[in-house]
Order: sequence, then C-alpha cells, then structure tokens
Amino acid sequence: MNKISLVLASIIMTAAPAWAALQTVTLSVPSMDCPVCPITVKKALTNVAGVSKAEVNFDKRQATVTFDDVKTNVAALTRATTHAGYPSTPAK
Ligand SMILES: [Cu+2]
Repeated sequence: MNKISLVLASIIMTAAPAWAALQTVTLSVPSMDCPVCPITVKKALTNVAGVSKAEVNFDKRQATVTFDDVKTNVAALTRATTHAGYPSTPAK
C-alpha cells in the first residue's frame, strides 16, 4: 500500500459510520400472545432489506431492530410485522 492509498484508507475508515447510517428502533408489538409469536415477528423483520438485526422480547412485547436507514425505514418495519399478523408501533 503506498502512502496515498494509506491516507485514503484512513479517510474511508473514519467516514464509514456516517455512510452506514445504522439506526436502532424499538417497536411495540402488543398482539404477540405466545412464545412462538416472536419467531414470526423476527422473521418478518429480518426479511426486510436493510435490516441487520432483530431481537424480539416476548415478555416486553417489543422488537428491537437495527437497520440501515438508506435501505429501509420505521414505516416499512411496522408494515412488515403487520403483514405477518402483528401490528406494531414505535415504542416510546
Ligand atoms: Cu403465538
């Protein structure tokens, strides 16, 4: 690696978090009524392009989703769970 590409590489590495634009949102999914429901909800969320992680907590009736806000958004996430039979809203 020559000096210029070394400089470029360090600029790219510094800038990367801004490009990735990863966001985390917690969704309230009140209609989950048995311990199997979170599996369906998690599947619906991870099937959305741009979602890198979805953790569903049955006890809290919540889903915590990490996504790339360039590829998807909160509305698409709540739509995905709704289509799977579990309407959700962003938790406060
Ligand atoms: Cu269930």
